[in-house]
Amino acid sequence: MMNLFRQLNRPLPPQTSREIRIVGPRRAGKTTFLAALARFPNVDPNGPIQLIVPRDEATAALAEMAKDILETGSDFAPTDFSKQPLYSFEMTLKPSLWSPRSRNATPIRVTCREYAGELLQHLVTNRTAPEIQDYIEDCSFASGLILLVDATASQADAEYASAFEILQRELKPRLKSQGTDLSTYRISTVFSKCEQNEIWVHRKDIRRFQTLKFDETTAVISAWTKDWGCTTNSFFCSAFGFKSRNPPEPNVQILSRSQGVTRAMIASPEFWRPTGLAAPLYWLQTGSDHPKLREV
Ligand SMILES: Nc1nc2c(ncn2[C@@H]2O[C@H](COP(=O)(O)OP(=O)(O)OP(=O)(O)O)[C@@H](O)[C@H]2O)c(=O)[nH]1
Ligand SMILES: [Mg+2]
Repeated sequence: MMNLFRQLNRPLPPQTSREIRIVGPRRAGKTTFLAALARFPNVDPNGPIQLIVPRDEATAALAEMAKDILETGSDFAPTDFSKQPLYSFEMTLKPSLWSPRSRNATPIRVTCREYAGELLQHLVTNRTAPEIQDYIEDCSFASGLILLVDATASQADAEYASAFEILQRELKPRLKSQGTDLSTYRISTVFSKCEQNEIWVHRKDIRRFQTLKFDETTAVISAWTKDWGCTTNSFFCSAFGFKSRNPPEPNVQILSRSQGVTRAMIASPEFWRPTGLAAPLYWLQTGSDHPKLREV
């Protein structure tokens, strides 16, 4: 059986590590989320972000893949279950948005590991398997989680809820035995593919959207944060964004929809401008909810 740390050839991370893990169902958009961040094209001159740059070779390679795959009208292959790629970014906000006493003047550094979506299925059916235990062990060294959920896949709400509930139960004793203060953990629920009209109409009221469409998942996360005394926050994002905002024209061509899985590609790469990607990372890293970053 594979041991994740042996396979990654690295020592166990120190408890002060501020790495993030991105967890979510198959085809939710995890790789695309990270690739769009790495590439971060057509930065809005009137927006809050100055730039986002890759901090290492793997992330620079992901930015290249975004160019070669997403900008040529294709999508990523599913992430290989035996791989757990780690990416690292540096995000700089516009000076006008730095608050006088904040640390915002310093670029925000974010390191995030992606797990293949299959992990969620394995958590439900196969969690005692050594390789699944290795994943959970690795997850326990993170300071926070992105639970990335395809906003258009609400029919799978119950499935996601049971997987996240198991993740919570498995993580808790590990964090405790490491002496981690559970209340310092941050959990962000990020709803992807929000440029779709049926989601976009909810953009001003994410709480209502969650209750309407992902009631069970929301209840699990709420019980999780109550039990741990930790914080949670929810966000909408679209890795593909819009061609124009008024009226909103999603920059997306849907390739297929089946069994709750939507495959899509960017319709016009020259207008590609992701939206809402930075807000959850900023919150996970700093604990502050920057309203300007949320403007999706
Ligand atoms: N409409 C739309 N589709 C998206 C968006 N982001 C990703 N997709 C599509 O969703 C599908 C899955 O994207 P991936 O990023 O490969 O998903 P994943 O979560 O990494 O999937 P696994 O690696 O299998 O766990 C692809 O067809 C993407 O093009 C988005 O913002 N909007
Ligand atoms: Mg992937």
